[in-house]
Amino acid sequence: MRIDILTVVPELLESPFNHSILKRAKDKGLADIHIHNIRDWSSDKHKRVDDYAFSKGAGMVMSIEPIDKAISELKSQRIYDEVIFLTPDARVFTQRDANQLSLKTNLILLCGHYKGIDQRVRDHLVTLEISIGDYVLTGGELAAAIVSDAIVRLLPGVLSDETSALTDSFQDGLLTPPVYTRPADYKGWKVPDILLSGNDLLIDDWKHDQAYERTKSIRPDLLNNK
Ligand code: 6GU
Repeated sequence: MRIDILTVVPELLESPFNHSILKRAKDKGLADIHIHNIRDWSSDKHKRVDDYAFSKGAGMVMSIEPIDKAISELKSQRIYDEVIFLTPDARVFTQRDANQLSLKTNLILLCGHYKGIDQRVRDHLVTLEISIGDYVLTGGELAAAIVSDAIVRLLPGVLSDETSALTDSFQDGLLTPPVYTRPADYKGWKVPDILLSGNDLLIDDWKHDQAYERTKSIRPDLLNNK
């Protein structure tokens, strides 16, 4: 899978993609991630990528031209499945979206900034809009890193069997059960006896009960969605 990220602050995206699992996915050739500075397509002599809004008091708005040129150049090189705009005024990204997007070949992620983006970008160039939650960030970059992480970790070969995405919270609609490691008794704080019993069937039942109870108490909305 290839992901092209368009941003006005590429520095913000360097660290997340150069560490840990995302880096491993890149090194293994499973995820090909390219970060582009939208300013590179600005025809303005000061490399500006924003301008005053037509409506008074609306602040600065990202201009359509550099974004259109950037997207056009990428589209001339390969076919993209989606052009995704990261913005708080959109539907909230879920595990289902991550699952679906992980099946795609080429994605463009466009990071919003300033007060907004010329609506014509959204109307004519963007195919999918996502928010990562009901709060406002200074820009779409951290959201793009989060969305990319959620997608890339699902690609075959990125995670090992032990960390398989199939046992994640949300994959079966429930939160994960608690996990423990040695020592079995730390300062009198004990690991549940059942986990030391060696009875895999009972342990599986226990895990499912725990997952259900946790979900019911912390995220009952997930049960209602089933
Ligand atoms: Cl995708 N962008 C910004 N700027 N803020 C957000 C967001 C995205 N998702 C939640 N808040």
